[in-house]
Amino acid sequence: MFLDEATLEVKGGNGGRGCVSWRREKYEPMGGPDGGNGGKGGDVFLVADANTDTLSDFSMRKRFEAEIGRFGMGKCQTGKEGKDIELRVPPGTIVEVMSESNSEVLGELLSNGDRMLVARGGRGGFGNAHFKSSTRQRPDFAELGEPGEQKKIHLELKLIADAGIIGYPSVGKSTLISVISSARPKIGDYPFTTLVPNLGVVTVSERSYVVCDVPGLIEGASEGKGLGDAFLKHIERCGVLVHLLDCGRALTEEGGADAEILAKDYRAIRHELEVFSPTLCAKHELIVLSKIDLIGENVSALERELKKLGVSVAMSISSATHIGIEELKKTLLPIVLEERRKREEGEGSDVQAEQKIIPTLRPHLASQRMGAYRIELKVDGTVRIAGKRIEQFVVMTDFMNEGAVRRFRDVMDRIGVRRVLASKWDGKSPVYVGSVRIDSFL
Ligand SMILES: Nc1nc2c(ncn2[C@@H]2O[C@H](COP(=O)(O)OP(=O)(O)OP(=O)(O)O)[C@@H](O)[C@H]2O)c(=O)[nH]1
Ligand SMILES: [Mg+2]
Repeated sequence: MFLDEATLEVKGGNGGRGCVSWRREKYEPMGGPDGGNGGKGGDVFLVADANTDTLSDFSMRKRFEAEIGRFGMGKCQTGKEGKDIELRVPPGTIVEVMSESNSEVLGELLSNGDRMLVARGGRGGFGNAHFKSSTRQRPDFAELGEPGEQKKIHLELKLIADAGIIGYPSVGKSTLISVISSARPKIGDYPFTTLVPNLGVVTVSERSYVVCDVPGLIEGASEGKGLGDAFLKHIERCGVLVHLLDCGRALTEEGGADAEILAKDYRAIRHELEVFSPTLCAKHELIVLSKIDLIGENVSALERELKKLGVSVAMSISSATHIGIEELKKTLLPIVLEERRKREEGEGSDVQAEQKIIPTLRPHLASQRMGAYRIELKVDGTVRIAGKRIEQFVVMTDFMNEGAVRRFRDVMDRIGVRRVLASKWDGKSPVYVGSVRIDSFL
């Protein structure tokens, strides 16, 4: 199954709590604090993997949570860090973070190996050893672990066509894409049935690739004849072109097809490609004879004659009777994969490293400085305080512990929260820092 969209819940592991412990040694009955810090929770990463071409791994499982960090221990032992999770996605995956009201693009995983941090694990809490200072000889508290980040993310796979189907109008391009993929384009016995390119996903041997069916080309397309040639830009990134030659265009009275006519058709299309773009022209091309059901036994003779005229047919197919269709799908797969690899290498060298470095969402907020915060007074008297660092600090404070509450008050004094509250707060209404209610501790 092919899936080009998925919505996931990701959560970094919670940080482990810090430890309260006292050194106990033979000759040191009044040992100092030696509680270690908690371990950091694991992160959740997305990693682009060229061996993956669909998001179907996420059709069943939609929630991923990294491992938690372990508690700190005595003798200043830091808790074990939680293991990270790496979710494999195909190159070309666009990542959005969703909230109730909107969604925001976080970035794109372009090439094999690109990594993106999508949910950071929580920081481990400091153990009591960390809080020892000249004024605080016996800190009897530790921090809680920080909860891991939790996010809803939307993944979307930007389809890049691997193979482009080209040829004269009505040669059976749309019919072909409809039998090799689940695309259902318009098919008609009149020229220019297809007006805009269609994409279809072909699945073979548990791999998938994308084919693109474009409108028909005719002689003079580069001068605007027919539908012109501007739509060819849609297949400029394709790894391979499937050039269809339609037996039906050259039927002879003997029941075969006229090789001269088909060779002329072939050259005319090649000429239009050349005029349009040298890049397109240089692409790997598979010449495919189509609608061979119309000429019965005469296929091999036609192939031979075409060869004499310098046109090497790679395969002969009929979308109507399915002759050669599975072979075509299989033949294209290794070519597509090889061309993808080349494209990747090429881009790796000219699109510079800046695209490879994907922003880290949030730094460790290990520092005790509180940074900027905002105090807001609601009409009902509720006070809401917001700010990255202050919220992290509060969520890591162990309010069950008196020492920790004392430290909390000290910090609130130092950064001026209590002073501001004196003028804003009625002394009764709830006060929140992030989602934690703190008024009873002030
Ligand atoms: N006998 C036979 N007819 C076919 C085959 N494939 C397609 N056709 C017919 O050929 C006609 C044109 O098919 P399309 O798939 O629309 O051709 P196209 O190349 O997409 O045409 P444009 O979009 O107009 O450029 C339709 O009437 C199809 O039914 C085939 O393998 N055998
Ligand atoms: Mg068509």
